[in-house]
Amino acid sequence: TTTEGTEALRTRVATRLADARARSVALTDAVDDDDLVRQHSRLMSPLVWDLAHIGNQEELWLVRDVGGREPVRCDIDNLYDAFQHPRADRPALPLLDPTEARHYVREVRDKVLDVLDRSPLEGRRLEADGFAFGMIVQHEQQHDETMLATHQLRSGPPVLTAEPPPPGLAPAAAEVFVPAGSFTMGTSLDPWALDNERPAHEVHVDAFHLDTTPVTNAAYAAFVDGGGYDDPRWWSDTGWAYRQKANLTAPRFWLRDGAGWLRDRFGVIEPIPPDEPVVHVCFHEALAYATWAGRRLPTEPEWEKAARYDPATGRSRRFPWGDEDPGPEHANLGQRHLSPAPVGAYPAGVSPSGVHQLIGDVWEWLDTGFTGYPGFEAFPYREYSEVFFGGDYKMLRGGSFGTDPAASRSTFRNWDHPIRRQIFAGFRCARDADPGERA
Ligand code: AVJ
Ligand code: FE
Repeated sequence: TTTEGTEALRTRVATRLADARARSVALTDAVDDDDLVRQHSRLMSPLVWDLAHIGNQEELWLVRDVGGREPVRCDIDNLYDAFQHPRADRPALPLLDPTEARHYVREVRDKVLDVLDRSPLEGRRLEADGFAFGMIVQHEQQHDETMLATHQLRSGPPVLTAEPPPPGLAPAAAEVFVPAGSFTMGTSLDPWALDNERPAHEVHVDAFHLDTTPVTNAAYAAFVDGGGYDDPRWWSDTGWAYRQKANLTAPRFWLRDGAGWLRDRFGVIEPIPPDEPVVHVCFHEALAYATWAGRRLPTEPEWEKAARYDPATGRSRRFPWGDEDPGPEHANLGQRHLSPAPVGAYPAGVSPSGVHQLIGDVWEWLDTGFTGYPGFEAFPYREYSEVFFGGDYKMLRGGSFGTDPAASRSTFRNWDHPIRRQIFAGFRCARDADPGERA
């Protein structure tokens, strides 16, 4: 934004706010009011909670904080504070009904557009105010992905439609070699980067091999059909205990069909495309597959180095393909398609190391817990990231077909419990360099 003029920034923020709202409206207008207030899974909020929560965060940070205006509704803050009420308890709260929630988010948005119009967006407050708008755009888009996951859990006839993903041709090489060396991880410059992505810092990464693509349904089916879910040798102790307790037998939303499998994708029962990245596996399943395959999961620094480091310049890029924002040719993002795309579908999005589909398609589980980078400072509130540090979480990187470009970049860090399967998560495998390859 140092080079972006104030009016260009204003227009960009307004466009991104409108994009996010169009998606929230599409996801909530797709179902009737009964469906909006229903809890489709104890793991998720009713869609109407997400909608009003989006409006409430927007009110807190943009109307009250940036705008310094009077509250729109100060009586509902507690209902929409995610820390006050676990998801399972939210349907029992005296929530705004669908009509009230729609009215509320419109009223907040009208005020926010007025705040945006009048904000100088320059000088002393540019950084803080510009970030607050970016944070709220990303917040709405993150909840739009969460709402898409709720749609996947919803039963009943399908209500969402989208173009099928483009075809792909699997890359010739199954893995790439990334030599040892340090690279710049995280960012201090990206104006919309969240606190946990900051600051930029140097990290040494030992030489390793990384899969050029995420693990496909076909590859994963070989693990399933080869008895992988019945053999504790492949599973960690906690993974096996969870596999037993939850009676896992295949990825979530796979359905037995004779000797084979079908999948339920947003209510459509269909054959499983063999060449698409597997999705809806938890961390424990990803790790068991990797162990079965004689490999391991990548670490978070390995993933980010493969996605950003350009050996020709020694610089870290914003995205695998360069610094420019994602276009439809680069990555499967933004709910343009309602599934991952086949491997090799985005040759224009390949990283300098030769790795495909690091951004989009499926979030990738990594064998790293959630901590702050050296020099981390909580901003603008501890509850965004810091309170989760050191908890029972594994990192996820790259975004999925359900993630908007506004909430996607190679520094973006996501995290979840290692048992979570309703998110759009898959993985790829890595392995250590052979002794002769370690420099
Ligand atoms: C970063 C995706 C884990 O959805 O819980 C939304 C994002 N934070 N509202 C989540 C978030 C507050 C967060 N994740
Ligand atoms: Fe939220």
